[in-house]
Amino acid sequence: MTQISNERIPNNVDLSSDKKLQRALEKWQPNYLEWWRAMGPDGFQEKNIYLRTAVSVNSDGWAHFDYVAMPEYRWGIFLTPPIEGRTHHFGDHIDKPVWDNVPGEFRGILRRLIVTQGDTEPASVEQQHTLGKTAPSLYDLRNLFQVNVEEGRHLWAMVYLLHKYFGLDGREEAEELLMRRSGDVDRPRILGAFNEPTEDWLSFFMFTMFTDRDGKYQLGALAESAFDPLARTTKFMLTEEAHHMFVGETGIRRIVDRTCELMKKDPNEDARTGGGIDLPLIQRYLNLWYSLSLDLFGSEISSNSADSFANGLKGRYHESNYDDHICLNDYYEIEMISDGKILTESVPLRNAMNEVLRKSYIDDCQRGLNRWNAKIEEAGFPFRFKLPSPRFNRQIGEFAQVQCDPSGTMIDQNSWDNNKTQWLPSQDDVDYVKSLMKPEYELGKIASWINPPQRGINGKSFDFEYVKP
Ligand code: BYC
Ligand code: FE
Ligand code: FE
Repeated sequence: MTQISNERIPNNVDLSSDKKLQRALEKWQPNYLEWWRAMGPDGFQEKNIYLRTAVSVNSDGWAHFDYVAMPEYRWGIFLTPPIEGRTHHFGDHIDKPVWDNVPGEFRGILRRLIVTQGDTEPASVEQQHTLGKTAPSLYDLRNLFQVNVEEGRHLWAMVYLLHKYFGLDGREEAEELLMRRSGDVDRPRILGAFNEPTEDWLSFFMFTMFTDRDGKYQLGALAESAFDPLARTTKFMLTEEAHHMFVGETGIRRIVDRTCELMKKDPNEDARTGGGIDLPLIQRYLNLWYSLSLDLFGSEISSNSADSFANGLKGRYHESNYDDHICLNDYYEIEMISDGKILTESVPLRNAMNEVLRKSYIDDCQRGLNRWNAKIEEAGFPFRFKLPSPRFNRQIGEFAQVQCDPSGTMIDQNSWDNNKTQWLPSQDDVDYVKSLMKPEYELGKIASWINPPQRGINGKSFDFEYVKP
């Protein structure tokens, strides 16, 4: 695989055989780097970071670990190998051969899916722009940058598809992906959660736990696509995604560990005396990031999702786990609001695919919470984290029009306004968390509010020099 790493854009798609495409991507590359220098990690661009780089898709070692300055990171284009004779395995074209090109009639809908996916990747890097300045340890600092460079690579993955399969429109979209900015009022990123500030490490861990997990499910659904290049590129992205969720889930677990330790030491079981983060505050951050991430699945009833499924463009997570792949005769129960009351309605299954995917996601989140709760139980405290009702704090879908408390009870605007600081981070919470965000860059040391991990990265220890001074 050595010839791969000699190319200006590392790839396993034989880029050099398509000079026009290669030139177009090489023209986009400096714009990408300019964006990275401006919007990527603030203040650490020249440092040597111990990073993993994808160098092939072989399962026995696609990841190469070494020190690298981030602007020199080898962002590459890697698709999993095509599967001989692969066919549509869901929707109206079931059993027909998959597409190696974009069928004209699905150009618009596919472009929209790819642009939406692509937009989230740089958005997350922008959201995490300043976090390096307050990292709790060098290990965490390195993990942040690992996530950032891989989100950068995910942008490359989508830009490759846009350039190769969507002509001029695709090249224009690729430029636009570098122009929008997370949180910008005039040119925001496309989806809600990707415009939210992520300025402290508790938010970062919640984001990688809950929002990157949306990535897992959306990429999983796109990995089923009959547009084969999309399926093959998202399949490989999923292998990187696992680390991002690991960072989030273990990040919160290490905070919870530390909190319990400090609670045991304090006569009033107050974690804050020792510079920790109390469990109810963590729950409020959880409520926020979980509800923001639920919105990312779109409306419960969606003709877009029905079209994508019908045409084999976007399936369900692990489509092969289902029996029926046509889904024309089935219905799905969805909660609706009618005359101020909550009713359940049966909706044709294809129109409920966003909800089906959301449900898989919710179950996965619950498994993560169970592991956090096991830590609290081990420590002997009665507190348990709970996922709020999917009706809570929604901006998209049926429940965007009303207010519900975390248990899912509909309440009026007044009760919402009066109680919201019990459910979502208040200004005091944000200020308190901010007050803890002091960088710890000394080898082997860690901030007061989080415990070190059980082991380091790639067999290294926690006190390994993950970032060179
Ligand atoms: N905010 O029929 P509807 C990741 C729009 S995360 C704002 O309900 P549809 C990552 C929607 O676009 C994975 N707008 O929804 C994680 C549509 O607008 P138009 C990202 C929203 O189309 C961490 C309208 O509302 N990947 O990778 O079935 C770090 C009605 O749409 C929102 C994808 O999302 C929202 N939350 O589905 C880094 C996969 N929700 O077209 C990376 C690609 C909906 O009428 N995207 N709208 O103007 C999709 O599959 C779909 O576009 C969606 C929405 C699931 C997002
Ligand atoms: Fe990503
Ligand atoms: Fe990710």
